[in-house]
Amino acid sequence: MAEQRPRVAILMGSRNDWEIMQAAEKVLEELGIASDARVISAHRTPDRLTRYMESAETDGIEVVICGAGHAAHLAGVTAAQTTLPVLGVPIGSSDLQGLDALLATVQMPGGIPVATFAIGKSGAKNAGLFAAAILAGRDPEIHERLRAFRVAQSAAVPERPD
Ligand code: RP5
Repeated sequence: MAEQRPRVAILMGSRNDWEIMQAAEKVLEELGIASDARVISAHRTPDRLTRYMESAETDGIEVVICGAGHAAHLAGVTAAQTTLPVLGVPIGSSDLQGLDALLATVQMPGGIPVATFAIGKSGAKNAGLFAAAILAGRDPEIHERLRAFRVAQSAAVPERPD
């Protein structure tokens, strides 16, 4: 089978963010969506970010997920360089446990939107699901897989705790 072209980019500010951001990759994989994971820091490797975003759209990327901690500028700077939807995941890697990253990611000035998710693994998972929902609008197969995912999720919740 031909290798699927990645439609979602998963960028993270540090290799240390991967443990969290893998939750996005995992749920996308469950839904049959290929992603491209990269370590790209808005602060430490700004040229790498510019280079990646210059060709992202022509390479077939349709949604960009950005995870970063501390003074998290990755999602905002990425959004400044593209009109693709950018989903931000704050990472709790600092002494402020992600509150700093949450505010830095969510408080974008008008004109450059970043859809911001919860701090940590839940946020990464939901960003993956949200990316799938964006693609589902133009891809009936993904729409069906997303619907089936929800049905299975509901079925897995027990009615009683014991
Ligand atoms: C941010 O600073 C990264 O997203 C990471 O969460 C945090 C710390 O990076 P490391 O010092 O662990 O590489 O840029």
